[in-house]
Amino acid sequence: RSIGFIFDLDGVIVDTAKYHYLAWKKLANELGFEFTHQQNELFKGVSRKRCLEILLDIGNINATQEQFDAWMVDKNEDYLAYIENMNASEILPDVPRVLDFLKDRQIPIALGSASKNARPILEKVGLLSYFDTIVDGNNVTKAKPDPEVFLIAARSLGVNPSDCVVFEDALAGIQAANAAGMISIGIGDAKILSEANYNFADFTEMDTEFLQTLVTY
Ligand code: B16
Ligand code: MG
Repeated sequence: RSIGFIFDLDGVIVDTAKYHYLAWKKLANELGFEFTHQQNELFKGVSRKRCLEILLDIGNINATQEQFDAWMVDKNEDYLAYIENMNASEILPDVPRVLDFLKDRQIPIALGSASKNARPILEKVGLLSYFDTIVDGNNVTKAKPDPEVFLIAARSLGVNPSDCVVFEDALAGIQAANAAGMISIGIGDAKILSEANYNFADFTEMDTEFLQTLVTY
């Protein structure tokens, strides 16, 4: 029986939420309203399109299809300008330790992200080579909490869903992992992620002993 590991990107491997926030805030301000850090919490793990729908709701703005599409492009161009300068220093603590633990044991690793910018980000921070498969916003039709992204990742790793471990920082992502029948591990606020099978504030809290129990599950 083989086991596989699936990592979410934003909030698990790198903290890109702050760049998403700045880009959405710029758009909100241009449209004449504020966008707070607290509101940005609702955007975690959510697709770009859905984020814009929520943003326009917050600002009480009705958009034509043309405007909507143009604002999607504007937001992404601003976001791309932020991630342009990303480097390995932005990898979250102990992520490389966990990736090395798995690589040393030849355990297959997948990325399961809602982002359409996942590949360039992994490349910029120098982690691309760890991943046997990348399933991201370009490969899915249904957003988290739908399990599609993780099920495609499991299939592409050749591992049964019930033998997959998922690391996620968003509630929608934990729900997606649970719906896929996978072992869900919340990285972040245990109160928000209480539906996860296990919770850790970050990877520095996850010792080798725990990783060992996961790979021998
Ligand atoms: P993009 P994850 C998600 O990534 C982010 O958490 C979410 O805030 C963002 O809107 C979404 O990716 C789409 O990103 O605009 O780059 O396609 O957490 O699923 O890795
Ligand atoms: Mg995330």
